[in-house]
Amino acid sequence: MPLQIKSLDEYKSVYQRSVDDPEGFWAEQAETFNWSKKWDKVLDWNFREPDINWFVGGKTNITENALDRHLETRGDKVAILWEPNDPNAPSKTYTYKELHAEVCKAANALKANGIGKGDRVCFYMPMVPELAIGVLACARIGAIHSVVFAGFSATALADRIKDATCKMVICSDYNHRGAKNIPVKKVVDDALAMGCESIETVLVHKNTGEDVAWNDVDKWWHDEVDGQSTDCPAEQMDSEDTLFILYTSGSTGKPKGVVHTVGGYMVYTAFSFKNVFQYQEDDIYWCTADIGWITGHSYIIYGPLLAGATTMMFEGVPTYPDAGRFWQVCEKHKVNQFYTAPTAIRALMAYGDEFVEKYDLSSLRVLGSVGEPINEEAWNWYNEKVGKGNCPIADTWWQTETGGILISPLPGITDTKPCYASYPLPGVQPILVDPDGNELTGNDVEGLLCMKFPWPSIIRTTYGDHERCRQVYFSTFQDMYFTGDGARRDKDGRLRIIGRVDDVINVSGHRMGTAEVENAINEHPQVVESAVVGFPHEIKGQGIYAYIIPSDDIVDEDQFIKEIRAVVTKEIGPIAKPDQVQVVPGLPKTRSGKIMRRILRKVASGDASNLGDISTLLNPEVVEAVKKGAKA
Ligand code: 7RM
Repeated sequence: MPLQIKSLDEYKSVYQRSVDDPEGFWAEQAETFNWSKKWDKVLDWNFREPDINWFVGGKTNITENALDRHLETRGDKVAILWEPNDPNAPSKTYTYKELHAEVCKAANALKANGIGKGDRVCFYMPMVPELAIGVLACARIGAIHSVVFAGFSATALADRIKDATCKMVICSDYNHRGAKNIPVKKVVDDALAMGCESIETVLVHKNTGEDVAWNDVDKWWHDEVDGQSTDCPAEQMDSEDTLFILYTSGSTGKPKGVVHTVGGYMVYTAFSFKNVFQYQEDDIYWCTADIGWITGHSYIIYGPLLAGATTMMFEGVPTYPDAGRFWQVCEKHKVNQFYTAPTAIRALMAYGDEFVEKYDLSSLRVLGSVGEPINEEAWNWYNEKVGKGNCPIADTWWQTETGGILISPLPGITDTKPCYASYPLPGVQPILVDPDGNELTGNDVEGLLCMKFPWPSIIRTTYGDHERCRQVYFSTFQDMYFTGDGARRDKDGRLRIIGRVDDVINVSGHRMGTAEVENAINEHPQVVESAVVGFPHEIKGQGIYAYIIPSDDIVDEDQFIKEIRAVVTKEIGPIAKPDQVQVVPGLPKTRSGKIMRRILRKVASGDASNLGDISTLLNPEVVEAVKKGAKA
């Protein structure tokens, strides 16, 4: 088991050691796992290409470490505790023994359907145990999983299937979501109708049992999995073999497939899980994220299971049947560590305190936050109403690309301060730079957040397009990984993440590229050009504001806005629907033709009084019209 830091002095000395001797430090962590062949070299890297290799030449399988390794000591301990959408339906548990058996069966079913090492398997599923089982089954045989959040549209799903040339999709018939059932299989059918030629099989998990259309490629999960042997040898993977692809939005173009590899991801997710959540052997840990996002990958599945934890998987939503559901579940299962997103906290806060006060939350010891900056009001409510002032809040900063939490307080060990992700984990070397790449030394400074040294779970490439990876993360500043975030270091050295400095917006903790939303809007036949910006939104953190130049006069604006929202839902999914749509005669542009987003952001934020110098614009006259029609 990797090291668990227990005191501030230990944090300080371990951190120092990790900087002075990163290879020695990470070798010690990695040695606590099972490897069928030990690495020849701990780290081999450069940020220029980039080419980053951890535990070079080592061979292992992440599921042997997440499952088999625990069988002797924790075989009967609950690995996955599943809580259904319906509060009156029974929860389900899988012990480590049972989970091991189920994963082996599913792995054998994948093999029987022609899936082998290196093949890509796409998941489009709700939060049911079969999702975790399927993901681990891929890892067992060396197939690469690509989980697509089940809120994305058929078009978005098809794009991802094609980009990774997946051989198989695994889905459910329907999802339970609050009071509704969502036809998931239908979305997969629609995606396949868009020409996903690489797909040979669709494996359908019977979830609600409602009728679904049936195609030649379709097979039932239970028909393929149930009769399989519970024994499946774990494919020995090179440390740098790909474990999974996960698509994430950037400031330009289509979402890119972030690639994580076996060895480094394994070591880092386990290490960070143990330390950030201070997990103890009998604890019940709950992360409310969806497995469709990196948080679910690293801190529902891999990190906790590698650490031998009991990890809860929740199928439902925070407000069904009412806004007390999270707290009811915390009470029911005596949850010790609770990890959620600021947007959920803000939404629940708005329903009033009675929902949280109704339940016994005395089991809680550590609270976590992730996905976006947590504002002071939400932090205080979380601290007082949920944690009763006794649970340190781990405000965890990280990204799909970082694979694991890089900056966070260590609960009970380092101090906490509202809005501050605070301190780097051991092995993490943050640096703030100015726009020219000069390091901002000392405290009480604000700049662009970069990392000057690799940690084991750093992004290796973007699938099928290494140049894009280099360009986006490693070319802005030489020999540094650029996060895309701005940050401030306070007078005591704590880090506060301010937010994205690029054209990525964060809506309810979901990352969205403004260009991606614009491309979707531009699919509407009456749109000439559009510009999308974020604006402060009380619950979502940021809302989506779209400025649109129509090709001809809009007679019925409400109808037009409806159609715009519909086209975005179709191209991306409901999470990308603009909150505000403003029809404009033109967009403010620089002489070189670049949209002046600074102006659009100000107008969208209701802050149009001081737009700064607009004299350099190509078309200063449109600014008045933009201001006049503002929806803020
Ligand atoms: C884990 C995850 C990454 C972006 C990142 C930030 C923002 C995430 C925090 C945060 C302030 C935090 N992956 N972000 N955590 N901002 N404080 N604790 O969210 O790839 O989907 O998003 O999210 O801007 O760059 S992600």
